[in-house]
Amino acid sequence: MTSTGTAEKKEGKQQSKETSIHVPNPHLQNMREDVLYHLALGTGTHNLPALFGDIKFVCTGGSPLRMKAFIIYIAKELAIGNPGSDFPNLCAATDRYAMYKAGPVLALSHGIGMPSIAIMLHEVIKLLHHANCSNVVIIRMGTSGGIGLEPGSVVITKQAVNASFKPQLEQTVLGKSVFRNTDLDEKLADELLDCGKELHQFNTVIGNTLCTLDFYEGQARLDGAICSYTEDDKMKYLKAAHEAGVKNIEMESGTVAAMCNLTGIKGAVLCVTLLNRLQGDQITSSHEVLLEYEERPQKLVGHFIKKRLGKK
Ligand code: R2B
Ligand code: URA
Repeated sequence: MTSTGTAEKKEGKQQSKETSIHVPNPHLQNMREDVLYHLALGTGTHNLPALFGDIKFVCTGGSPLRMKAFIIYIAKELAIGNPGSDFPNLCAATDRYAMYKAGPVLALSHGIGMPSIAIMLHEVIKLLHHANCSNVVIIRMGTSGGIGLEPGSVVITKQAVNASFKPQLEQTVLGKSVFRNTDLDEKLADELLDCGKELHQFNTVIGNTLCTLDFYEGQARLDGAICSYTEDDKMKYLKAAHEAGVKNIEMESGTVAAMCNLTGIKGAVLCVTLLNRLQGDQITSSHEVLLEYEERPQKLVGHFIKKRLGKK
């Protein structure tokens, strides 16, 4: 190794600083084999370091089809594979989730709601750990209802707040409530905001996200099968949310934030708004408009990944 000046040495050290995946579970080290049941993968059946060791970006969204479209898009942007090359579903042995990989990017679906994304995150975080990955970011790219924003805006979450607008997630462990912090990584959020501004194709903002347990009553809709409140009650609640800094409403951000905080992984949530909830409950835009909206978080994340990899 050639000798370098102190400043260079320091810089070199800083650049090579690797953040490995911290799994705060002492029992894992005593397990002979770990079966990642819902991903249909495991340490005894798959060479996880060889298959997944180079992952730096875990990108997740609700729908398997959206994740397939994203991997094709990002592979093209990063010039990975041949045009038209196929990306197999890496957890095809189960239909719980779908997973695709292109170079350092893993795209996988998470289903609807916090229980569904929590199971996926437990297993994918263990996968990253078993594969000896380092410096990984986890990004949820989703849809949401906006509050006071023009539909099609992209909201980057600062804090995921609960139904009382508090930045915490209540988890029941052994019958007792534990409260977990739901701040998202500020630097990563700012970096993503810069990417949105650079793209200059749609409104991008940072704000708080209301994370709910349900799409209908949980989000103060009047159009579910059951509703026990008035339109006035609904508007009061949505306006109180707005005043508390809430820019959008969805169903997974609290879990992403809490699990990233506990494992030391940098996490982000960015969701396009499909409607302005101060103006209605039903999503009535055409299929084409909704498809274009859904591509917006993906474009922003594509730009971010290219910049991070020095391809921009
Ligand atoms: C946004 O959209 C889904 C509900 O339609 C849910 O997964 C969410 O967070
Ligand atoms: N997803 C949600 O959770 N809520 C909406 O209003 C739209 C999408």
